[in-house]
Amino acid sequence: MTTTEFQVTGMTCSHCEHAVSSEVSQIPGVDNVEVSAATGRLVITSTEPIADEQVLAAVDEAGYAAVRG
Ligand SMILES: [Cu+2]
Repeated sequence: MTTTEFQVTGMTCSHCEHAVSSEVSQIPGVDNVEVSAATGRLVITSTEPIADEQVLAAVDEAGYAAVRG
């Protein structure tokens, strides 16, 4: 398992968390997604390393912005 962390900006509530989580969960290989609007943390557990671009695109699709870290 690989853990990848991002910082997401713009999330304010549980709906935001769900929007991000549901998009990121669709990336092939993603096993678990933890996201917090309070801290902006997005922690992805995956069976194999995931390209940052895929995560950034998924977060963008949800309507937010993310940076690796
Ligand atoms: Cu919200």
